[in-house]
Amino acid sequence: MTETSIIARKQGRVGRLTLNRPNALHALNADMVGRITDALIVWRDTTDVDFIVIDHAEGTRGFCAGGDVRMLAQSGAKDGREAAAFFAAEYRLNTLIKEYPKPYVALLDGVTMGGGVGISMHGTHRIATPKTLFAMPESGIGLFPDVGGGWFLPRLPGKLGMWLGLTGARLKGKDVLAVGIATHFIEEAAGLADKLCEQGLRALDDLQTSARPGFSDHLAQINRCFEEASVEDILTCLDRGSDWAAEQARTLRTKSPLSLKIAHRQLQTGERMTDFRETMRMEYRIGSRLVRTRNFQEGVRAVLIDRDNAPLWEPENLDDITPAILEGFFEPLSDAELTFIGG
Ligand code: QUE
Repeated sequence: MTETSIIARKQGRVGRLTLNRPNALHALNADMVGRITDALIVWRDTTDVDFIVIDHAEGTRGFCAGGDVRMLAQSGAKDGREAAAFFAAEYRLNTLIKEYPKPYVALLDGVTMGGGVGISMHGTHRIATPKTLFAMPESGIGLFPDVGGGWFLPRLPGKLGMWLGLTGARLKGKDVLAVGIATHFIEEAAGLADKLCEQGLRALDDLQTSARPGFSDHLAQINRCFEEASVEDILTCLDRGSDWAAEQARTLRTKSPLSLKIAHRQLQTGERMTDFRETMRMEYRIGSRLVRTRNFQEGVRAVLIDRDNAPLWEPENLDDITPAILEGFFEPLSDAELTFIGG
């Protein structure tokens, strides 16, 4: 047996995928995206697999911490070709899961961020545990809440998605169920995957399927401020609110202004879309352009490489980002861009 970042095997009538890159909290690289995609296509088209279970190898606190953002930054600093190819493959996988004709069960027994959200949220069953830690933290590294964030975030109750996507707020355990990111909750995940393989989806029958969010005191505040028509107006609203609201404003002011403006428009636009694939096309346009900015490379440097957590954002302020700059990320790819990054 060779060491592999994805363990894919049939167990009974279940297609089982186990993420196995423990040194990176199972963050997705191109190889992993390809292996998951290949297995899902085989299992989609065979009658002896009833459904899919995806989990992570024992011994680490991550389900999946995101994507290979170091590679994205390195590629973006050159021609962005490898980064664009990664996004294309990752978003194709997100779409495959969204359109999958069989149940897809993700065991979110640990850190579930960014890319990890993309390989779980679009499936039919998401199981949270006390160890689940969910976030879309991309605005903190100059990226944006991709992997279908433009689809699922605006479809969460009220304005929760806008709050999660802009601030990168983390949700734990039962809160992940309470907001509908998870469909089920179990106190202990050990043994559940095996039970699913033995008993089928009946193994989920006794699991908890609803909860009240632990942060319910703040829901009215979230819904009021995060429905504002611009990031600036959201900040003004939060500045006038509770201590908790002021803390959200302080958090937002540490994030990439460009990411905030892009995410705000992405979620507003995605809310109105009726086709998941259209949302993914929007995200590919944004992502393939954003990785080539100094802003993103600086975010990855500050948060993940040097870890000084002091990024010098470019542009530095929200009001430096003109409508034309913003629009440029959303425009259809030009022939030159398509030939270059898509070719
Ligand atoms: C935003 C992100 C990511 C992130 C932090 C952010 C991301 C990602 C990782 C990550 C974390 C731990 C690892 C690793 C990667 O962190 O996508 O390899 O060991 O993968 O603020 O988007």
